[in-house]
Amino acid sequence: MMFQKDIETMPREQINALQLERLKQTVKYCYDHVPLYHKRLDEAGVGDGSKIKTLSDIEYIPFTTKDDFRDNYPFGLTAAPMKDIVRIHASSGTTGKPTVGVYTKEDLKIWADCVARVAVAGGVTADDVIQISFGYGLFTGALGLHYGLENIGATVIPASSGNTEKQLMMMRDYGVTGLVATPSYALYLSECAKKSGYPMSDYKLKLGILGSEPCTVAMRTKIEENFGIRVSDNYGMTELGGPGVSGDCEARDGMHFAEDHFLPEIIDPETGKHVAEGEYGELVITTLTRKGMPVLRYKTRDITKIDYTPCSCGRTHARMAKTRGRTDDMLIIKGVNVFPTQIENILIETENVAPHYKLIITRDAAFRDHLEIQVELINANILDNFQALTELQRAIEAKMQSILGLRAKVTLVPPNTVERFQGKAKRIDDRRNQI
Ligand code: DLL
Repeated sequence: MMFQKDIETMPREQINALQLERLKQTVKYCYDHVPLYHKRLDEAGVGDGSKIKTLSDIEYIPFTTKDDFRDNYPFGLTAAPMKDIVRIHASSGTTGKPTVGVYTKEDLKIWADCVARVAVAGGVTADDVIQISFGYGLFTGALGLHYGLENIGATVIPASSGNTEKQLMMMRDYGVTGLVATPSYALYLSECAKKSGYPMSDYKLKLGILGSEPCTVAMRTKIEENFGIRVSDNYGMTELGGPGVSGDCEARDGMHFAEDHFLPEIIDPETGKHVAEGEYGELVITTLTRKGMPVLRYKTRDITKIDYTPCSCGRTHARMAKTRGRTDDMLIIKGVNVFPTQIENILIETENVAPHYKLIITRDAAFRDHLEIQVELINANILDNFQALTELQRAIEAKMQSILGLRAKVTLVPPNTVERFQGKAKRIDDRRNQI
């Protein structure tokens, strides 16, 4: 099933022609309405974009970064008059000022269409009852999915996050067939459901439409097994309007971009140049239709690759691979690049331990880095068996050494002692800058 079949199966030449036309319009619109872009486009010799002849000319346009959002907080990047803005969202902003996004009426309509595409591609129909367990508020996830799902005609339950027992009760009582949440919260809910004393047959859940943080295939499988559902992944960010940028189809072989609204590129984050087609690099996105806050060449810091080959589902829009990490959450420990998802994959494949973990990185007096991985046991019984405990710990340490190329200290901790998250998981505790 597709939400907007004509668009989602548009031939590649047509997509490219549409993107070129919209790129030129967007550059002109930014040039005319946002002083920062006006100045930068002039400096780069691009001007109002009338010189842009092909899509590859995009390389002449300067990048936009997270700092540009911060430096122009809150409304400096707004292109439409405030009277036309009907909604404001913002990131949680754990460090510094939040990132703000503003929407015109038309922006909200397009957003709801993009999210509907992702949801339909993930298997949602008008018959579904969907519980949204993202925190409602300034976060784009909850209201983004909310209007996208209503757009399809699905029944939406705005549960918000928190109060796990109540979440599970709603699922059982309202006959919920689909869950919208972060993968980490979905995993937690699924574990609680198994332990809650109600038979799993009391749950009618079929689908998980999960996003907002990385979800490895291993993690996905775990959630699917616990709940007996099928999970699809979807991607987006506040700076680009929220969810709806890309999402899994039934093939789950990469997330299809909404290429009529977003123009993706992959660059080498060091040089800023395009990588060869199909190579990993930093995802850069230009919005093609946003009016409230258009964005030129936004450096997402997410590391992925793009596949332009045809997909078995029939959609023609390019697909992004699951992110390998972020340019800023890639840990460099003793000179080795480590992504938390690599560690997660190892743990999920290991018996007797849960996929709940914490990474603690410290620096000693001799300026040597140390990685400690706190790993949660599934069964407390093993705690009384010193030999079994030591063997398990050594086995995980050996796997980490061979896969990461790095010595890590593994600490096994009792069940249910690693922090659980109702939004995005925060698994890294980097204490190195404390010395
Ligand atoms: O997380 C928007 C969203 C809400 C997407 C709901 C999907 C579903 P931010 O809070 O601004 O926006 O965080 C954006 O989260 O740059 C990625 O690093 C990460 N991220 C989001 N979705 C995925 C995903 C929302 N499916 C940042 N896989 C992005 C991996 C993701 N990372």
